[in-house]
Amino acid sequence: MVGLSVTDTIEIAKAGGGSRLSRDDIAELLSVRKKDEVSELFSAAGSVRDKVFGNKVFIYGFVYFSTHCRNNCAFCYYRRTNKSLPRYRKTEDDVLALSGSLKDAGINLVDLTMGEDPVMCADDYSELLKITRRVKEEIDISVMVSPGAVPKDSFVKFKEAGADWFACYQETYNRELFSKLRLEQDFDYRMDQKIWAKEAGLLTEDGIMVGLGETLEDRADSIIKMGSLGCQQIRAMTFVPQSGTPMENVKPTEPMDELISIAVMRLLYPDKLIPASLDVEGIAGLKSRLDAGANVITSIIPPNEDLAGVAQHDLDIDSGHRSVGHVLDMLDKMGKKAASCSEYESLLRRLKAGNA
Ligand code: SAM
Ligand code: MD0
Ligand code: SF4
Repeated sequence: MVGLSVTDTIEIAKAGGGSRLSRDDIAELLSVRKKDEVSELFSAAGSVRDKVFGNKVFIYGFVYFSTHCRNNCAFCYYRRTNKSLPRYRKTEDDVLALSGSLKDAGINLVDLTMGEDPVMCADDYSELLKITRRVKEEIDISVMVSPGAVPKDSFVKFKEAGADWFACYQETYNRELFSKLRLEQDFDYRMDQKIWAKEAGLLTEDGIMVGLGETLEDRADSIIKMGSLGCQQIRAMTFVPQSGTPMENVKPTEPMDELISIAVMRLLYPDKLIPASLDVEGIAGLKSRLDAGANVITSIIPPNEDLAGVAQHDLDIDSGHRSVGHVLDMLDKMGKKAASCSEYESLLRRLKAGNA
């Protein structure tokens, strides 16, 4: 809407008119950097979130159970050709034990994440399906799978094994940029993951990376697209340069770009789940992300289990600062409460009912 002030645009979005905002309006909101306008944006996002979710925050345990990968994404530490790192693959029993202790500590969901590990992809993902089924049945917890891009006929199998969510991040909806990042991967195949997962009755998560050289219009397009795909959880994460990759010398962008993306997503989509990932700035980045409108804490990792993060593979892990206990203490200090598993499960039932 030409000529609108930032305050007017925020007011329209807040009044539930997010869908009346054009791509240009959204890009305009994403460009806000003046201190008073930024605080106006964050406080609007926070109040929209509080209206839907109160002071409850959902907490997800992260189990990156295999760091082997057949892909060669330009941004990723775990890309196939990065030979400088030790890789691991946890056993089924390890994953069960880790998931069980995360549940006992109070998480709402286990995110079973892997590189596109040939061992896990073999035989139509039989090993991953087995792990998923066992975590669901033996631990009795909500489960997200993040296995990369999988063939169309696999989604019903993940659903049947007990997965609640399928996560697969497009990173950007600019096709040209995508092709420079996710080398040798097909844009449409990755986008279809979200559609196929939804058709199979799974909840879906999509995400963008911020600071890859995308324009504000690209960011706006991605945010609109993630909404129109009907994903129930959407994220923005700042790109963190990784040693041993072609993008190791790219100058990282300020975390503010991610925070503003979170706030704009919240204004446009009041009832979506939006993560505050500990995988960018560690625990130090938790409060700013919640203040920007996030309502899920992801990348919670237990210490001393030889588990890695993705963008920050060891930051804050063995110090215990990414543990459930520490996150719960931090929430307490911020006047927020972690949701119980039964509260989270009833939210998922509502989301599933609306997933048609
Ligand atoms: N291998 C699967 C895939 O690529 O879909 C699942 C795990 S993958 C490691 C999960 C996500 O981590 C990627 O989609 C990307 O958004 C994020 N990621 C990877 N490297 C990153 C980096 N250097 N900075 C920020 N985010 C990164
Ligand atoms: C996170 N490191 O939540 C994790 C990861 C994969 N589903 C999630 C990017 O930040
Ligand atoms: Fe593999 Fe995922 Fe990293 Fe790409 S982002 S190299 S698919 S682990």
